[in-house]
Amino acid sequence: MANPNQAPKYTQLFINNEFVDAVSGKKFPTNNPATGKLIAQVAEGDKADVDLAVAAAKKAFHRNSEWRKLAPLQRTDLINKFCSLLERDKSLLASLETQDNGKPYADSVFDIDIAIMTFKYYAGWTDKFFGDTIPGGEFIVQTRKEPVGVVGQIIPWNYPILMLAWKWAPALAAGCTIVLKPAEQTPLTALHLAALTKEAGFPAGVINVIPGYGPTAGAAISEHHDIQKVAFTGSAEIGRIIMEAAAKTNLKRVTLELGGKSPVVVFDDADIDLAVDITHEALFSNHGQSCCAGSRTYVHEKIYDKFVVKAVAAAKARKVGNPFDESVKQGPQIDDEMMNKVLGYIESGKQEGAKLQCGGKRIGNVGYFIEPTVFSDVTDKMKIAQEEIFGPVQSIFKFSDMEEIIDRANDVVYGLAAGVITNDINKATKFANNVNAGSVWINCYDAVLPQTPFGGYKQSGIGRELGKDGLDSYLETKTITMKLV
Ligand code: TXE
Repeated sequence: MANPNQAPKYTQLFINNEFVDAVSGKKFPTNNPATGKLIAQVAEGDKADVDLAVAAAKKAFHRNSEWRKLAPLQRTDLINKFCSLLERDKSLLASLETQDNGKPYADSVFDIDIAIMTFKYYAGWTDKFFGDTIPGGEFIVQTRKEPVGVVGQIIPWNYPILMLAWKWAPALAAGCTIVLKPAEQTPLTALHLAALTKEAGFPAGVINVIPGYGPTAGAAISEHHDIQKVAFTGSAEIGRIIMEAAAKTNLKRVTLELGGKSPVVVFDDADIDLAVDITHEALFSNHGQSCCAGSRTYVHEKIYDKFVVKAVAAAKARKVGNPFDESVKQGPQIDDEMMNKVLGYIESGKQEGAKLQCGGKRIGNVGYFIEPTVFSDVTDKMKIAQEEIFGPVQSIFKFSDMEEIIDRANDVVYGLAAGVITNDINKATKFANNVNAGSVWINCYDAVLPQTPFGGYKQSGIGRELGKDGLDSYLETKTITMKLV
């Protein structure tokens, strides 16, 4: 049952299977974006705490540790036990997530369900990452896949539980140990999940959670010499800083899942109502705060005017408000900074000549709500056509032919995702094969499955999460060559 007043049980750092205060004794507030009110004060980790967490994770990774000596299927059992605890605490977790993040309660439940699927998927991998035997003439050669070691994981606030699952599940399946920093806006559910890992029976030090800020706790992770890999999801700006920190310290492996400006192309043969639905959800789901948001809607000129009318009707019908109200589809943006950033983009769209069809304003003055907004007549060089808005703002462009639309779809610095809506298999395939994007969805959108690799071309990132590719980034390959003497 949803509980808008669910108090968090855990607000301290989680190091070596214990909840502890920060070395500095500092705390920071985490607020409810629907009300602007404080939910809790949370221990604020920084370098000293990251050092303790890394030391615990390093000890837990020692070759003689309990964790390293577990058989693969014992890791599977632990992950599955953890999943059953997630099921048990689902409504508590969803209530906390909705308070801390502002997404509708049903969306929080959905995220937890997908997180559980992700853990279950990777639970099956523990004994399936095989090496090879390689013909080596007089040598007998085999490769072994080994966990990379202590991994640092830095995640954002838009899908707090789900992003954690994308990071923890493959790392645990591979046998790594973890130091995770949740986003400063949404630290609460990560701490509850940490408690569940202890209850499930994970040995001390395997999982550590350090809430705190980016330039302090986050930087301490990306600069740490005993962390062998860092996995980051967030802005391209911080992705650069993390890569640089890795390069300047111990050349830790880096995977980055960054922003996007993903095109969704609607051809004139498409079922227009289906296309309106798909493109609407592609942009507005999670309040537009999604890395793969379909934030450039390209519509064929023959159906453009009709499409815009229907898209505007869909946006106007989207109910905004209290995320614990079951009929609400859109809650608040995450904080006032992000709200103001989105409102700034809306202003720039108006100034650069896009046509504001609906929305465009903040709703009320409590919480960070923005009206579902639609711009038509958007052209490619406008700021709203090039930069990630990360809010409920749909931009609709007009196009006329295939070659043109492929070039225009690719004419941004990002390449995370793309969509195409058509009943013509040739058009769909030609577009899918030529668009520069890590995921392409045909007649659907946001269909991310635990078994399908996800990640970006160009400035949308480096590496892939999910699927077997997601596991590979937590593994090293060792070649062992033997000569018979
Ligand atoms: O991201 P940041 P912000 C995009 C989106 C959004 C913009 C800014 O366009 O408007 O980024 O959002 C940690 N060293 N995305 O400011 O700052 C930080 O504490 C190490 C896309 O929230 O990148 C948090 O845990 N870590 C995205 C995480 O990085 C640092 C999701 C993300 O924060 C750090 C979120 C530092 N110096 C925003 N500075 C997606 N790909 O889904 C910050 N962090």
